[in-house]
Amino acid sequence: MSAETMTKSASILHCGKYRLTLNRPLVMGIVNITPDSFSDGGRFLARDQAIAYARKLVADGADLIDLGGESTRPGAPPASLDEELARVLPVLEAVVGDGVPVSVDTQKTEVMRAAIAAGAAMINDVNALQAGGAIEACAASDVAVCLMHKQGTPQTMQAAPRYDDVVAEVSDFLRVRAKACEIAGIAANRILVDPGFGFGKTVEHNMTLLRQLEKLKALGYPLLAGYSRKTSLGAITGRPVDERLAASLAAALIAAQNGAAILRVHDVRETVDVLKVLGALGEC
Ligand code: 9MG
Repeated sequence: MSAETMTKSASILHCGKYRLTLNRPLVMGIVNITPDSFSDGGRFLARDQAIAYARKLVADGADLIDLGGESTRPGAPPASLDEELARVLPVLEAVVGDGVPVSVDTQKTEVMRAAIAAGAAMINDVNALQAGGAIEACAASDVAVCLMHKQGTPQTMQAAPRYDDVVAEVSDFLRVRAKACEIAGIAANRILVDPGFGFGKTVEHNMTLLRQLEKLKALGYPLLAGYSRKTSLGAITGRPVDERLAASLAAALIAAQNGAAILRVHDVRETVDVLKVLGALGEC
């Protein structure tokens, strides 16, 4: 199915063995399995805590879970392949059995392959499948893919982000990456695109993208938006990361109103409530 056909009917995202109807914004709950996220009482305890946390997010109303074993925060150190696999796979193997679609947030082709073999339903790549073999690994499977825009790397991206026209440049990049995926055999109904809030963008760039999200929707692929707790919300509100709930909910609401199909969030229960209010208005 082409991207154009998809926009005309109610979109159904093919996501591994799942078919997700995108007739309301879905909530993707974030589970970061990085050393600063769970107990430092050892690998097995961290694994069990991550599994329990993912299950809590599902009980809170998450439609999908996004598991990540390497932080993508500005300035975060990279994780080795072995470290990332050791963090992600045991949690993935447990949560896929729960009957919820599980996305794996990774930039590494080897992690993608292992995650797909273990039952991941989606690969969420902040590098838009640009690593060698990444597109082919996903094309050879039935996973959905989320292609995100970023400028620079997590180590450098916030130094001096620059665009002549941020919406046009992000849109052009996503169009090219999505087309490359389709040519490689990933059907349009398996592709999501994401402007990458906070990835090589100033507060102004982020706000422009949020305001004009509908323009990215015109690409014909469902949009994923991740604004939860991000630095730009701290810059706007003056609040530290653990006090950005209200700002995150405001951003989630605006993203949903402006056409986001999936919201990637930490605060699932609260976001679900916000979307229920929007739904009651008949706005999504
Ligand atoms: C992993 N990760 C962190 N922020 C993200 C965002 O905004 N979008 C996507 N797709 N992934 C993200």
